Amino acid sequence: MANINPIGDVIIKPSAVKPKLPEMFKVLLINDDYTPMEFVVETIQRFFNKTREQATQIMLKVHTEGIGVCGVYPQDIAETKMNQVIIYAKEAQHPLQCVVEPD
Ligand code: TYC
Repeated sequence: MANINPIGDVIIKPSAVKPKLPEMFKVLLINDDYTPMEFVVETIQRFFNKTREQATQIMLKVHTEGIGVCGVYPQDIAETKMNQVIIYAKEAQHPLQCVVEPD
């Protein structure tokens, strides 16, 4: 792993310092019959930095297919966004559900 050359420098093999990309996680919205479409679009824009057009496309995909991806992030960011969505929807008294799964 680490070696020392004749003038005393520590030599680290490239394989030992290659940065690992973080494991990525999808943040998904789940369809329901009660949350207003406008609230879902606004939620996607607010927490996933999407344009209104992008957010509308995602909302419609969830509405027609039952589930859809809002974004893909390292685990801690994905879980924070999921919790923000759940709290935001709960405060507005909508049953909107959000989950995280490995990408
Ligand atoms: N199905 C909802 C409606 O018809 C809209 C909706 C879309 C709800 C996406 C949740 O994750 C969702 N009002």
